[in-house]
Amino acid sequence: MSKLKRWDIFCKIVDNFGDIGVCWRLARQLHVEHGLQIRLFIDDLEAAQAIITSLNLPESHQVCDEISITKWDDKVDFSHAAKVVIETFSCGLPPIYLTAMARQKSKWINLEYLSAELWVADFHAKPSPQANGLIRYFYFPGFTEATGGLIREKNVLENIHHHSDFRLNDERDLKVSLFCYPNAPIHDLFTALQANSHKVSVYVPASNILPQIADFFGVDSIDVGDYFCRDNLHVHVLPFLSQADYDALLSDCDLNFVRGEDSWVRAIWAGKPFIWQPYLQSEHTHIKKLNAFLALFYANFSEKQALCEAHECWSVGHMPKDVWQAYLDNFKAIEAYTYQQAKQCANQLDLAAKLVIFCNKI
Ligand code: TRH
Repeated sequence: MSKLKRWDIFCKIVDNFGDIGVCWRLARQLHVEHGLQIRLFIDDLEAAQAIITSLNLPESHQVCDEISITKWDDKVDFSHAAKVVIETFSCGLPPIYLTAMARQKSKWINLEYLSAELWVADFHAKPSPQANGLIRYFYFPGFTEATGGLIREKNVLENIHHHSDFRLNDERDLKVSLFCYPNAPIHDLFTALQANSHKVSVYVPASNILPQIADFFGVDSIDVGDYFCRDNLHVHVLPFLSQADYDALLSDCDLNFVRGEDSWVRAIWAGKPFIWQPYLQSEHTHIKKLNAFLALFYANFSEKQALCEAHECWSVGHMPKDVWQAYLDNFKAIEAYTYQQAKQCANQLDLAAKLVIFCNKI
């Protein structure tokens, strides 16, 4: 257990669910597995409610799942700082709080976005001395021992269904979950799937891709609970699930389309084949990130060509039928490799454990 029991985490929700998704998982794990008292400051409670479903919006201060949550606005009394402060994704910290941190000699960690790029290992854990005497450390999650690790709760591969009652039918169809950005070639994918040689069931938690799905099926709009079928393609529109149910969905499916940061990592812990769509960035940075991940994660996979092509096509917005077919033709090999690789990643120390060790050391 950490010697430094009180930690504060600061979260600014920039876009989508990744920022709060990561912060919430980390806060919970630091509390449950490391016995830390966590205060989580969130700038946008309304957006956070998608992930922390028990949040009561009118309350500016509340406790959810034993995590103390405060709405981060001008009214907060920031005169007391925690021993360890996690600034997430360079969200910045309030000036009064920085003064309190300097008094308290707080340890200051800036948690960065996940990337498999090789430079991450060189930049991970580097100190940046600040004018007020504090040292800000850059903490980079990652896939190798030389990085900050991946968020992974204890026994995650075995325990997914312990935290959720979510179950899919056990029919012998190909089960696919779909969570992606609206620019993904959903139309191409569905066209290929409808011509699949046997039944494919696609499970779509409600997100900003519903208009694309409505468009494919020629309807004006679609709602949670809707079901569509065309030839061998069966599409089920689910509600936006809790994180535990979403993890269970990934584990129940044979193939998962994931995006951003947190669902990407969860797809690994589901141990099933997945296609990752990185968050769109300028100057094709996201494609560099994609290629770095493919090179690292599938380094020892001899049949990776079809998998890499499918990833690239998915991210650039065009999925030709033959690329998809080649992916399916390699499915068994992809399945076996992904499972082994997930198990190997799970042998490394996880991000929360590494963070606690790091903070005790600095
Ligand atoms: O929502 P995202 O696109 O978030 C992104 C990324 O994190 C990106 O790196 C960041 O720069 C950008 O936000 C600002 O994708 P991500 O990271 O997968 O987060 C989705 C979260 O939502 C994750 O915690 C899983 C959760 N989720 C559910 O809880 N229920 C659901 O039904 C679904 C589909 C997702």
